[in-house]
Amino acid sequence: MATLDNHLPTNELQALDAAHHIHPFSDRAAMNAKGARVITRADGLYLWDSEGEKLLDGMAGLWCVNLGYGRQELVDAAARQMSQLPYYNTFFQTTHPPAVMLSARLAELAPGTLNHVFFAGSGSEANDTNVRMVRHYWASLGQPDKKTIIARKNGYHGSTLAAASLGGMSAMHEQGGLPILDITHIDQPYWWGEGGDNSPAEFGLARARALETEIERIGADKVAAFIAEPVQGAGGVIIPPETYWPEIQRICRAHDILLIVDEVITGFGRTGNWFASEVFNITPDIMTIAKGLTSGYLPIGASVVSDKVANVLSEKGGDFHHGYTYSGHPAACAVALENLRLIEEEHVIETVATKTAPYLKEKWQSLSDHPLVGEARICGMMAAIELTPDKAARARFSDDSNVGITCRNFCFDNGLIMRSVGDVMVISPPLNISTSQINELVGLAFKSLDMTLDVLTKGGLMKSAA
Ligand code: PXG
Repeated sequence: MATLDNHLPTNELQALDAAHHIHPFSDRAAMNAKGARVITRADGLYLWDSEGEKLLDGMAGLWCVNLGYGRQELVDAAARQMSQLPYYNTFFQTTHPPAVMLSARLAELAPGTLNHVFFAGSGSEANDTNVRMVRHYWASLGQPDKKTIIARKNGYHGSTLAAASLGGMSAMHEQGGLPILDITHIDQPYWWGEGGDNSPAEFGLARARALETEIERIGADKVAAFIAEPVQGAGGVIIPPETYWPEIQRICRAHDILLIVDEVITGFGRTGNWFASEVFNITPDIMTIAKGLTSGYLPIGASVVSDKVANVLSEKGGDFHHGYTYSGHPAACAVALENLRLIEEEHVIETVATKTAPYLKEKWQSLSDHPLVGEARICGMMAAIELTPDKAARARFSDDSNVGITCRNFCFDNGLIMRSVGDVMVISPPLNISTSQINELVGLAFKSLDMTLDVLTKGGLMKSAA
């Protein structure tokens, strides 16, 4: 068999892949019928597939490669750490320098009193930790029945049993009997799709107050926590109206409910701040992080915990019977530390906030002039467009018309990776994207929209053609 450096031809890789590899979130029959796209290398903002096609990665991998590809400093940090101490655990009263230094650095960076870190291998694992931790917190305070966690429809918190239960994706719940016990879901603050005649401000308040109604239905003495992404990512870059988060926080405080903010996508500069909690003025009790912490170079996740929660766990919690073999993996922690150093040294967040995100915003919003685009929304370096047959009515295409997938395929053909979430197209590029690369990205998006519109118009799917 050929080595990885000198890989097999595409068709042979595809055949082996079809025979032996089960992919995440993929229809195996549909994918194998045409063969998976094989990505072989990357540099900066670009990927190359096994046929030599170059692609602009508008998704930073899966919302994670925040410093782009080919960063030798991150490779070297991993290699140095792996030579010195490739693995040791953090169980049984043991630690090591990378885990110590990263938890201390995260305590410096995280807002408020989020000063304590429980490491996991991914965002999903960190959210599983959160479920157990908040229940253990209330049990330690003598309230073992205060264990229900309220989450949101169309939220995404991962794919393990607890994380997928926290998520509000009905297609995920249908497979495998989810959600697990004592997790409930309220409606999301998705104004374009669900706001009807309400103004965004009215709608934001109404959707926040759904939390209070749910707490009252269950009984505050039975509710442990509310979990949400500051801006929903996988759900389609849903940016809440500005009335939403202040009201959510008022309700959590009034009913003594812990607030878990899932910053797996929004953390580490994505919104032009270290964390989206700063953008929306949120004071979480626990924050979930992963992805951008290492720019995706090695897997890691964590729960960053406030003094309030950590102090109860230290004073009354006893042994927390929970942990992962790779909690605080030394190489992942070393890469995270180097990644955080580079973000700071290269002024990545300042550049996003003051230069590239405002530039992208202006260009991105120009997409709303396109006949197919109902809304173009953006928060820092995450953005979405709503594809619609009728802008004025905020109408949707029928589910079986697969307009988002058509557009995504045109993007691929044109050399751009843009993700489709139903008929919402989303981007989340590496944070060090330049203004000329922004021009390239938006130009390719326009071109792909034109090609999609052409197909839809010919198919009689646009309102004007009906
Ligand atoms: N929380 C949030 C907010 C996420 O976006 C997770 C937790 C889970 O992280 P891990 O590391 O366990 O994957 C995520 C992951 C998509 C997509 O299709 C998004 C994610 C993962 C896979 C696909 O947009 N986000």
